[in-house]
Amino acid sequence: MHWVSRLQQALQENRLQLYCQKIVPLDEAAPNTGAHFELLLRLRDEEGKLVPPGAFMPAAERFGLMPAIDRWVISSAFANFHNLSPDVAEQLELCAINLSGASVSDPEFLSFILREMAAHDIPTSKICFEITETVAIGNLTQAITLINELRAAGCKFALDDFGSGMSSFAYLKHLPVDYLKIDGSFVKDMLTDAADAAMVEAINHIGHTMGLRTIAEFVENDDIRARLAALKVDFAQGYGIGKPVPCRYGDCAA
Ligand code: G
Ligand code: G
Ligand code: NA
Ligand code: MN
Repeated sequence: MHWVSRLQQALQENRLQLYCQKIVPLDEAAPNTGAHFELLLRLRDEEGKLVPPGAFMPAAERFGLMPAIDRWVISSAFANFHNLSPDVAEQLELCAINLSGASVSDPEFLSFILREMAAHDIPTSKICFEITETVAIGNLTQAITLINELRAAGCKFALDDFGSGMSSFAYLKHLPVDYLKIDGSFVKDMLTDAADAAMVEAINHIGHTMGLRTIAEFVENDDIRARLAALKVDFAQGYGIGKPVPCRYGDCAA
């Protein structure tokens, strides 16, 4: 079967599944913060096998299915907030949700999110939307509008995969985000590649100078984690901290 029909069927049959991956603060002296994690989408095929997004997102993008997929992720994530026990809900600090370029440039998308947040009584300050640098720059005016409107509603924003696209630091000044995610490709080899280490340091420095909090992705071991902590990067995410796990909410927030 073609990917389009497979995806449409998966959407109809609720075979998409949310995973979550922890994001942790690196400053051990900082006061305890609550649970912070990113939602990552997975698909179960007809036989129940797990399909990673790399295998279906390109087709979904090509055939215009990303807006439907992003909406499914948002509706599911918000609906699941109701299943949190009060103590877990209390513990939850930030839930990050990825947005695709098609959603960022969809004029109906903002009202969809606002409607869903209201319908599910979502604490807006606990939602962080992630958009990649490439998406933000490719849809600059729409991205700035969406960011401003959702931040006015209380949400946070992260600029994802920073440094990996056709990035120009000049654009960063125009994007009113809260978090800068340092692209994992620089982080994972930073102990052996001096250029990668310099990129991490430079991005961290620019982020802090602009008042943003920085998150290093692809933190695969404790030595990288220690180096990032020494560089005063704010947060870490990666296999060395925790792999993405099926999101049963209580677990994510634990
Ligand atoms: O989880 P994984 O590393 O396989 O993700 C691969 C890519 O798919 C990443 O670029 C990630 O940002 C993207 N992705 C994962 N989950 C979602 C999602 O829920 N929505 C969107 N739009 N992209 C996602
Ligand atoms: O584009 P985005 O940053 O959302 O993509 C995150 C993707 O990276 C997810 O698909 C996730 O599975 C993957 N990922 C998470 N942690 C690590 C890691 O430590 N190393 C590698 N190589 N990939 C990771
Ligand atoms: Na992301
Ligand atoms: Mn990323």
